[in-house]
Amino acid sequence: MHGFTQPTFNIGSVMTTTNKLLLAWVDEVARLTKPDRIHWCDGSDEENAALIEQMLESGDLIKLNKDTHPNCFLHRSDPSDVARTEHLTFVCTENEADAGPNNHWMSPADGHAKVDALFDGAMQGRTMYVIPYCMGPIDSPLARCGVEITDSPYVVVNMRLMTRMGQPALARIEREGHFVKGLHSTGDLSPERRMITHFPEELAIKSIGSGYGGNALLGKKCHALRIASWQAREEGWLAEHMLIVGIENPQGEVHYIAAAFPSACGKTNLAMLIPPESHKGWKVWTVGDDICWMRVGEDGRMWAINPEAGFFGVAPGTGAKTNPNALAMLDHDAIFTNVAVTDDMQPWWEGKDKQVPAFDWQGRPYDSKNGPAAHPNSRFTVSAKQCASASPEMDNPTGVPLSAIVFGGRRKELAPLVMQARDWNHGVLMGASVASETTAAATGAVGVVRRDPMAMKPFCGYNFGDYWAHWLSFADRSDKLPQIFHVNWFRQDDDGKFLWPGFGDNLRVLRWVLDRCAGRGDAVETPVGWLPAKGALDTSGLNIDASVMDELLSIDPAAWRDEVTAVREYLESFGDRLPDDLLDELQRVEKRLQSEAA
Ligand code: OXD
Ligand code: MN
Repeated sequence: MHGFTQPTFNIGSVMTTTNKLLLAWVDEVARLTKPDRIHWCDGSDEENAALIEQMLESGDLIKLNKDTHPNCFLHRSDPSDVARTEHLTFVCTENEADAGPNNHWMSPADGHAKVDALFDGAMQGRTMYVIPYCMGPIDSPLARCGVEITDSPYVVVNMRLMTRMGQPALARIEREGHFVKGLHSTGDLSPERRMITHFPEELAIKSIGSGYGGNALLGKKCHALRIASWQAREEGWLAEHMLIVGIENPQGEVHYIAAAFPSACGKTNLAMLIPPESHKGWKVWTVGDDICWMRVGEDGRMWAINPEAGFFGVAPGTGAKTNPNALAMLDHDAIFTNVAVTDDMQPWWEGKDKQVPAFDWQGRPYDSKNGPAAHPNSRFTVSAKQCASASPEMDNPTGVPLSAIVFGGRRKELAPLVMQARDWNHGVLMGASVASETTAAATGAVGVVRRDPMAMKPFCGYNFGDYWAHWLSFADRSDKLPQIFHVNWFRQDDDGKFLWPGFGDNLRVLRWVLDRCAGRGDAVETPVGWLPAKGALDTSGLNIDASVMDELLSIDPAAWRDEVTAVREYLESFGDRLPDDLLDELQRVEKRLQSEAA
């Protein structure tokens, strides 16, 4: 240890820890990264205000119009750092097969060596922030704690919105003695020196070279999905890329659904759905918009919590028609990243309203020749408390009981509007077969269909073969598991026009889903699942041709035979980790499709 002088150690007045593991780790990181100062975050209003002031001075944040958007700020990221970088994201397990073909792998020794070399001296001249946080309601047995060390004040203020951060989390860590270790530095932001590494066997994350939410707010994708999925398998629960909603019927009964969709496929919109005009007395409650941790409760039902405390949503497309609840929650106390601004400094993005952008996401005078004004993956960060549809159950330590689990992808053709699995194992196959067109949430080509099992392709912290086996194992744990469904809001006609109106009208589909869970709702059997019978889906007040409904609610067996061949090829690429029960299930679907052809 050469040339290291102990940095100023500033532990907040109310913050104390005797946790030796935590103190030793903070010390070890400081020695490696050599910050000028260490600050333990207490999550207070004063701390937040001071960090914002500091970022306004440095130019990391820009104040937005204080009359229309009080306490709202804009952050413009480096133009090369605007999305998750899956090709630079690694799962480092001792045994390569444990990470599986679904992850980029490195041995833990290599991973640590490579990433530590980048962290060496990375915080020189900067402050190192220590952020204790809790994923989930602070008193929930389903919640888990972590500590993120970062040199980015932008990360601190975002983590404050997205997690339960500060003193109460530190107190829980103090009680439990363990936590997930997350080390982050923006480094020099160069893509050549960017790495997002996970060490599930050590419950540790090291991420350097990116300030983008999914790479830098380590509580979210890195902890709550990649590390938690690993922990969940060991402990017998599930960590999933799912929204959670409560659907209240006119009789005042609320039933809960969790739904998995790939990134930027409308999870936030669905989570905050406003019922269509024809649905008087219905209400949708938002429990979560991105992540769901669930386990079988003592009563045999599946209980779910949202581990997050805020929303990190895609801005473009959020408007008065598509998501009025989101638009309303964004007019105060929000952070915007890479959106455009109007000439009076209001945030703006495509699909927001009729205002005209003056400056694009890079701060250039807006010119349509340069592409969209807001980056397609521009984001807002906001506390869930600001959402008008926020469910009071969001803070319930027990979580909410799920009636249904829904999988979905973005597919122009093939997949019907909705179908129900025959049973749990068939539902697991449906989830494992999810395919979707890629979006701007990750770098790379947009619009390419790829397999995204359970919408977890970028987020499962271990071999998908083992993950499916874990999912299948739930069939033996309870006979009161949620029913499983598959939906597709994105079917198009030959001219590329969407066949289904989506948004609020998706409630019609969720109603059929809940009817089926209650043993009601007419359905017809097909080789790939149960579909709504003619007239079973309420289309009252909807201007949609019967022929379009027929197209949305039918399957093309020949196209499905091709699909099933592609699914088999994909599943078999997992070799001996692929559970036999999943292959058996696939074989049953194949047989049913063949007898349809005979
Ligand atoms: C997200 C994502 O940010 O899935 O939620 O990329
Ligand atoms: Mn997501």
